[in-house]
Amino acid sequence: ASKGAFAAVDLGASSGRVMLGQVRDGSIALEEVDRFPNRPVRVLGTLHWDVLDLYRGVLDGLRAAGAATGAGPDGVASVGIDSWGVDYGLLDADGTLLGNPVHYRDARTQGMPAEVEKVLPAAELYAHTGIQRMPINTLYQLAAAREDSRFRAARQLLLIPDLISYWLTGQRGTELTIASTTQLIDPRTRDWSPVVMDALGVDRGLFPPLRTPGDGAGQLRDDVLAETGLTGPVPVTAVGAHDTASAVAGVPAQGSRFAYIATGTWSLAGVELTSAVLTEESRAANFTNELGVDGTVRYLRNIMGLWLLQECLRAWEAQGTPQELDTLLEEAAEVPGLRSVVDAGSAEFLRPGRMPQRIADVCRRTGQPVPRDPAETTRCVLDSLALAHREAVFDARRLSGQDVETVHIVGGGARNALLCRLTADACGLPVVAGPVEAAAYGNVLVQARTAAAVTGPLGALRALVRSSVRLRQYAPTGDHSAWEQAAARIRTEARTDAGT
Ligand code: LFR
Repeated sequence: ASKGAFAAVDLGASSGRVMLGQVRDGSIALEEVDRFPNRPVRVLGTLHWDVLDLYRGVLDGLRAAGAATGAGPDGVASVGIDSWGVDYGLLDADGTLLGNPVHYRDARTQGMPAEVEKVLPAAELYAHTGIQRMPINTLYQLAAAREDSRFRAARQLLLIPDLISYWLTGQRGTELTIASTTQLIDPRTRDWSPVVMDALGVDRGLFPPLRTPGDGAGQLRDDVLAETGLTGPVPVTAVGAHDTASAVAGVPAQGSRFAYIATGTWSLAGVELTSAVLTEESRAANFTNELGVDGTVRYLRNIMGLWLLQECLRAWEAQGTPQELDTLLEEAAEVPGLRSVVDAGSAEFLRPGRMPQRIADVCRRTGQPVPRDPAETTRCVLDSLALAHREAVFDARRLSGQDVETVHIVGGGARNALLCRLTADACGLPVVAGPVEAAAYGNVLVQARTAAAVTGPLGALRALVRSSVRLRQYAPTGDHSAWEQAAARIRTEARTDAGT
């Protein structure tokens, strides 16, 4: 057993949490000490993150972590921060935040991929970054923002976890895995791409020096110690600061023949590689090469995940017909499957609002039965997600040559039994579900390794997760050809849509 507990701050698009992890007799004991909502705010038409509210949540969480462990050698040994990707805050010359970070779902990025491609053609951009063409990427946000006066006044850009880390420590750095979500990093050099930066006129000096997971990132400031009641010194360790990097580090896989699906607001489905796939075929299939812990590459496709369902729930609530999730999932399980499917990879579902109607519109447009009630809509969403998971896993395997024997589902979707079962059926592969808190496991393990409380490569860290959690297995059942036919339906639709 080792002394001390590692505090993992994990910030997601709908909530943040602080978890405490302790290494005990060959396993990790993980405990949630605090959770707080992350609620975007629209101001003068622009959608923002309320980043000070989130930071308060982090401070409250660290105080709760201190209270849960007590002081002394058993107290909080270090802190690691991970969050969603692509978003950032701008600092002026004094290090003061210039306004609230804009939310990646804000409409300002509309049309920006096409604008950028006028300067740097899509094929070239992909060859230098390997990142999927998604309007949310930092690159397109910068293309939309670079004429703003606050951007011109900015001296530094900090991605969300780096911003939180700066406030906690006073030290600035750019963690590599979160940096790779900007679409400004070259996965071959694991450094900024001068070609992309120059083409876009982005100044490399905007970004503080790169750190890799495991590096030190400073110590909690005295005022932070006073405010949280923690006893210093408490180091902050750079972890896989992109939540998906931490989640994939926390996948309880054995060996390398696995695919993962990190589920939450998004579904990130793919395989782990040691080098990027930058082929034209890969670009056409809209695959991304994000950088991971220990020199890995996450070769995956971003899919609109449970966002589709979250937005439906929000719409039903707003129209005075709130739905209870568990009941809805039970009812959806009874609805006949694969009646209507939509392309869950499509950016048409990116922006908030009117989700049940938008799904119905797509079903109508594509000549499929229109879901008649919340249960049918839910079934349509889950079938569509399972289908998109299948396509991503199959494409990842085909385009990378990486063999896949098992599909691991981690993150919030791992507790959605219907989604896990449908994914196993759609892939025709066994699904292993859990842990829900994979990102926190990955975050804690990288800290623990830096503190020498655990040792070994990623495989050894994953073995620790495996011995710490109860996993659910789903064997594939049912008629596999039905999924193949549904996939063909979506592909035809995507072709008809191309160029719009
Ligand atoms: C998941 C995630 C995805 C990223 C999306 C937006 O939480 O980090 O990996 O594409 O959020 O940042």
